[in-house]
Amino acid sequence: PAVTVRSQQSRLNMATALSQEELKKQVGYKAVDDYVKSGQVVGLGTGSTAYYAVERVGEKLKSGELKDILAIPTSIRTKEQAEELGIPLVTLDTHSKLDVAIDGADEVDPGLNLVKGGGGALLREKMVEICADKFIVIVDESKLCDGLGPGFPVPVEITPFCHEHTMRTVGDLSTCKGKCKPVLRMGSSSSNQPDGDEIAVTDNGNYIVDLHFDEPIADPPKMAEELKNVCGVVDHGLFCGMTTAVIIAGSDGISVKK
Ligand code: ABF
Repeated sequence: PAVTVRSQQSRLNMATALSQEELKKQVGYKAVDDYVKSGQVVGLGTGSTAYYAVERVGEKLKSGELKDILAIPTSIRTKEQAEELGIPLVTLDTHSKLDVAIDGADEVDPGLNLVKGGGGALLREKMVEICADKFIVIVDESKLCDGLGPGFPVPVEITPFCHEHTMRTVGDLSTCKGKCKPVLRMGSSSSNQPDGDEIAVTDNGNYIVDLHFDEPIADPPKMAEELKNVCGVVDHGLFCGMTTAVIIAGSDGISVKK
């Protein structure tokens, strides 16, 4: 009867959800175990995968397996999680050179270029991760793609002042015109809760425009350059040429791409 089918499906969904969560935990823990050493300055990422890396740092500080770690969070919510775990926090103002940063991503292409910012934290993530000797990206295999764009819209952080003007200017860029649909992010600044009739506001008091592409972006570095040169754009979610290694949790285990 229908009830049986539904319960079988819900059990399967639950199993999938658990395994998805388990995959995130595996890569988050592995990134810390493989790359974080005592005495380091560590960038703490944002998102549901990076959450586990932060959790692992806290756990190893508590057990004494890690000592003398100083951490720099990439969002208010990561700062709050780290504070709850008792992880000592500093900022780029006093520590502008990090040993390693660990963070999630929304898309990873074969050249390890990333789309980030689904969680609305792209500016602080990029500021921190640009200063890290090693930038370790942790994803489940669903984030891998052949070309950035269609799998996840590219977030662009813009100033609230004349944001419609800035949205139009971005939409007219050679790498965007006729190729993407700019959509102002509403609701929470994290794209996985885009509903709501309020404009989403980032930790930095800015807005986010998500650029929806049907075809892969031909030249991500060129698009990154164009976006950065638009007056009114604070930064964008294309992280090109920054990745040291990607740790991927797949259904057949964990793999690493460098
Ligand atoms: C964060 O990681 C964001 O840049 C990106 O949106 C997010 C991916 O989130 P999740 O790990 O929850 O899929 O750094």
